[in-house]
Amino acid sequence: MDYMDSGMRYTPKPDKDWDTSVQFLPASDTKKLEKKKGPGRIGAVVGVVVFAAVLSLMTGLLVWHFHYRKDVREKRMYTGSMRITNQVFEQAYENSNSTEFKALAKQVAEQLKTIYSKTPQLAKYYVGSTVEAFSEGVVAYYLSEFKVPVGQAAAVDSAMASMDKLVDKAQRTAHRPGNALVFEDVVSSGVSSVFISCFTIYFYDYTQHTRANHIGTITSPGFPNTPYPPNTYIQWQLRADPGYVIKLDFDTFNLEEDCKNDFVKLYDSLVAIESRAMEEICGYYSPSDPLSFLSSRNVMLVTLVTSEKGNYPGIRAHVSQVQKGGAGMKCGGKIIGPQGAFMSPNFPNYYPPNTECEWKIEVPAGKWISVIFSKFLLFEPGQNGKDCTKDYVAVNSKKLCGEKVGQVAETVSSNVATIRFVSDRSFVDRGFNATFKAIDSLDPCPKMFQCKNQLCMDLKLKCDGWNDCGDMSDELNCKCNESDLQCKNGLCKPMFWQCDGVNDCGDNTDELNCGCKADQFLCLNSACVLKKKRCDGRDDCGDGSDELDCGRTTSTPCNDVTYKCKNQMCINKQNPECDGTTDCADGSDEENCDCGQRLLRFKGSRIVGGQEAEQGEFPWQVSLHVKAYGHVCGASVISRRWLVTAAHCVQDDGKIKFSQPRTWEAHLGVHTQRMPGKAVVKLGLKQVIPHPYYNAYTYDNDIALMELASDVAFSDYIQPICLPAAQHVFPSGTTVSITGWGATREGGSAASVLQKAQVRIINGTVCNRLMSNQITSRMLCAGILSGGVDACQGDSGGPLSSLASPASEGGRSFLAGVVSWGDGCARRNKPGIYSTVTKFRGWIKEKTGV
Ligand SMILES: *[C@@H]1O[C@H](CO)[C@@H](O)[C@H](O)[C@H]1NC(C)=O
Ligand SMILES: *[C@@H]1O[C@H](CO)[C@@H](O)[C@H](O)[C@H]1NC(C)=O
Ligand SMILES: *[C@@H]1O[C@H](CO)[C@@H](O)[C@H](O)[C@H]1NC(C)=O
Ligand SMILES: *[C@@H]1O[C@H](CO)[C@@H](O)[C@H](O)[C@H]1NC(C)=O
Ligand SMILES: [Ca+2]
Ligand SMILES: [Ca+2]
Repeated sequence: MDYMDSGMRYTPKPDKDWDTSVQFLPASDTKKLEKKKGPGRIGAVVGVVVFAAVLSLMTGLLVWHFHYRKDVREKRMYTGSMRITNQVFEQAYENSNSTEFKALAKQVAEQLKTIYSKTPQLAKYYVGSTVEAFSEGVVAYYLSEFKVPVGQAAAVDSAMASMDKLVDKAQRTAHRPGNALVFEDVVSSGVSSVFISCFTIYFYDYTQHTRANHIGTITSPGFPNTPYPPNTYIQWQLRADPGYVIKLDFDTFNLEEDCKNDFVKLYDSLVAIESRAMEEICGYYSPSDPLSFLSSRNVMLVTLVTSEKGNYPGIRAHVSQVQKGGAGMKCGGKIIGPQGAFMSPNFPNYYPPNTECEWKIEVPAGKWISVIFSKFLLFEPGQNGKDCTKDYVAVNSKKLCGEKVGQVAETVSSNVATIRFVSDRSFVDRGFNATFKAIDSLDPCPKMFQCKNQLCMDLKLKCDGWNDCGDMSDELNCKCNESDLQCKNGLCKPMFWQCDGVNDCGDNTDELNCGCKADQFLCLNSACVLKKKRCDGRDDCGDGSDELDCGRTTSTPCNDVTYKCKNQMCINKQNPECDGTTDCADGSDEENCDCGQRLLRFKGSRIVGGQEAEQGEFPWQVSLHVKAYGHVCGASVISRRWLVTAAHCVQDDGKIKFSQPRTWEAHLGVHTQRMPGKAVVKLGLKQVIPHPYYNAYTYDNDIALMELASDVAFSDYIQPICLPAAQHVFPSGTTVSITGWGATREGGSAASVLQKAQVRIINGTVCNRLMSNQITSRMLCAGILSGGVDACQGDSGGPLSSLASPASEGGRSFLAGVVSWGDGCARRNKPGIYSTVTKFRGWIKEKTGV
């Protein structure tokens, strides 16, 4: 069959114009339906029924086909594009029904036929070609089909892989008619077998031409009411006006985690040519981690492929056009001066493919140049970190590529430098942000320490136990301060990592002499018993802790360390509450467990040192505002009605009656201060209950309860945190999170976006020693884990959240502590002090019923 005679495209003559229809694409059928508007559900249902019928029919046919036919040939399809250099684009080429389109498409197909007929590996198997679309340039997008005997497939693939050479050869040698089209920039790639094999899939195709000042929207089918359908291939062919590029901004991206199943793939093309793929994306992206892309020309193809199960809400993206080289895309130029900054186009969003920028930097004569990349993300599949043959940045002749953690410094030993950024035709990333400054060649880091990797660090950060340089060079050859721990291997570590069960030195020096001998077990009451006495059915510790977690959960005599079920029976499992396993005979350990879970999904940020939380990541975080003052303290949601905060937040202070409910307004669901949003709920208070034994001098019992004036409705952004049982153990060495806007009661908020930091629980004995015996059993110490600058994330009253097991495994967060003192911040070399929530579990229950 000659496709040219059958209407140019694989488009069927639609028997009925269901705007809501769904088409499938079986092996023997290459139809597809082009539509303008979104599909409906009726079509999908019809499609499923038809699909089932066709599938069973086809299974029969295929069995027959493969078992009883001898000359088995398989169908292979190749998609590609090329530029026609001797044609001028006409508007009519956008419409595949126009006579202009048909005439040019016919000519392209005929020339393709000629090219294939001159190639022995292809001529015999060629079936036909069809032109899918044209875009400015003039670029033709085509699809060619071959019927290849099994066994010849590799030869055809390799011939097609050098399609550009075939075209060149044909154009050089042939006796060509004067009006022949001249092709350039020819690329071709095989069409994934998924689309032409015996699998039947639903197929949707949309086209959209964006105009000036117009923002179009694309959504996955069913969005936002239903999950996207299974076994579907959807493509959106996007066009913009000449001289413009497509800007695609996802405001929702929520797919399955594994790209093997469901994914979105973007192309810098109108058809799915592998060498024009821009990015393949799956999983979840928070709205605060936006995905925004630019094409290199006025076309883009967005595809969504879904597998047979595990369907998520889907995607929504906005499509607009921006002038090529316009705002945000400008790059390169000359920068003269002692310092300056530059970044990749569209930073911090994805740079466009096929882009080159060149900066000429000049600092005062006699100086050298230090270039510091604060972010460097140029990841590309198949890119070798050494050769940098794809996307790269070159500082003079030194090429950098790939994804770099932390800062990267490059020193240029001259007062002029050329920086080039190149992105090739495929795969893009978020790019880089860089600053440069003039340096003195004799003293490149004045009054600072120079790391091996050329970064400059504050002298205070040398030998302080944190790897600030990123290459450890600030922590080698140290003579430790006497307040620090001297590891045997020469490293210095903050004293508070001693005896916390984590090997910080690397040679375990910090964990020696920590109470028990190697063959001993450390009881919860700090006694040591022989390891072989553990789980032998007898209480050797004295508090029963050697008989906890001994495999099978059984009931056991009640004591201080055992969990008590509602029926007053005790069990020998540590932290059994809300862990997803019913341990109590009456099931009470799994009651009231609607807490501590994030409804949204979060992925670990690739950007190291980024300390902003994502929206909805800590939905129990509350911002307590004093009317007229703004944010002054943090708190945690523990139920629809109750919050937990610090007692020192609610002490009267001269003019302001912090103890009075009417002074306060609780803001729930806040991500950015002073930015109202749909997620934010503001409520007054009905009562404030500080702990009766709160001691304003020692900060002992620094905890308070707040009753909201009315119940709050939970949402993706407002959820309660789980309260730990009185016997819950948060061992020293456990990594937990603190969050807040960095405010003290006296000052306003320091950060506008909620900040997070990881801290580690410090051994209480060690902490008490470091803090000159100020630590009571109602206090918990934790120290900041990340290096770099001082982090001040916690707000007084805010949560110390402990995730019981990874969130992806359904792990819940427990409120381990309430930020109490130690500046309300976690400073490096200074532990933060938290109220131990387990000690107040009975009191909270008594006052709130929670
Ligand atoms: C092309 O023509 C068919 C039938 O005449 C019509 O249904 C279809 O909408 C047209 N397509 C375009 C892109 O104009
Ligand atoms: C780039 O980095 C500089 C310095 O690190 C910073 O001030 C600036 O805000 C960054 N720009 C963007 C867009 O992130
Ligand atoms: C050593 O510790 C003392 C006391 O904590 C501190 O004041 C001093 O700055 C530290 N010195 C260094 C080099 O870190
Ligand atoms: C805490 O450190 C002390 C020694 O300073 C040690 O005896 C004790 O066992 C440690 N506690 C834990 C829980 O590791
Ligand atoms: Ca350091
Ligand atoms: Ca340690």
